Amino acid sequence: MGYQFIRFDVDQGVGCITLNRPDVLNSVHTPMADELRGALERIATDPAIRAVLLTGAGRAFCAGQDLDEVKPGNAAVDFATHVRRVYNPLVQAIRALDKPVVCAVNGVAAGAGANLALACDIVLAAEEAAFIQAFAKIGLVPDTAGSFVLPRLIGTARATALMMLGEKLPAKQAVEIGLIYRAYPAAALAEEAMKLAAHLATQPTYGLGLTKRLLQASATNTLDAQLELEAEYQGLAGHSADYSEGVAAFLEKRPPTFSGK
Ligand code: T3D
Repeated sequence: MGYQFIRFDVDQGVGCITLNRPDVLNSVHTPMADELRGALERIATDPAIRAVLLTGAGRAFCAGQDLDEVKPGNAAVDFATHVRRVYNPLVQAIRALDKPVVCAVNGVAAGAGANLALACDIVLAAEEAAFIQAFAKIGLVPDTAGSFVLPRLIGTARATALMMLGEKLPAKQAVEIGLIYRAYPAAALAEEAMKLAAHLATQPTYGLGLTKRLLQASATNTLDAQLELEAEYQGLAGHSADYSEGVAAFLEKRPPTFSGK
């Protein structure tokens, strides 16, 4: 499939997706969202791709919904339908992917753009980047799972203030409060993010996929249910080729070669 609004390539087992509408800060219109979903579907079914890297072209990561597409008075746009059609499936696709997804937030991430980044598994950012829950500034409410993810990552007090005030949260502060994992100088971000994604692609990705499911289940499970799920998934991981290889490599004092199986 050819892409017009994203770039997609595979390098070192990593499916690299770049949002590519830099003139409008990679804001999301429906065709771009469709391409992004298509790339995620392709990644899900390609066993040669074992990790994902999502970033943006130009000076921004993503400025959220393309506001030109949803101008007030545009009778064709019903936001409830639009959110269900465009944003919910993107979050669901990223969360359902049994492969680690790294996000490199190269510049400002606003509205749905911020929450798209936060739907990923490991979020890195340029020190110059910022996260903005921009919805309140234009009379909308958080979407793209922001109201689910933010309170769980940084607590209700901070999530509420960020969502009600729509203030810019600089990347370094986002690291300090636990919203994202690490920030790097802009010039180093792309290399660090690729290094991380390529490393993950060589790891026991079957187990990492199960770990991702466990973490997601913990958001709603009771302790007993979570303990049971851990036992179940440990049973699965214990039968994996990667477990055999990991233990053999340890005993033979050599680096492991994991297959993701
Ligand atoms: O169903 C639904 O659609 C509802 C769902 C909504 C989900 C959402 O994401 S709501 C939130 C939408 N996003 C925003 O409100 C953010 C809007 N953008 C901004 O506030 C600012 O652009 C930024 C703070 C992100 C960056 O500011 P700055 O000063 O660095 O850049 P700029 O000059 O504002 O933007 C540069 C260009 O990008 C500019 O175009 P121009 O003047 O050069 O022709 C600007 O219009 C364009 N742009 C930026 N954001 C958007 C956009 N164009 C369309 N949609 C955008 N979201």
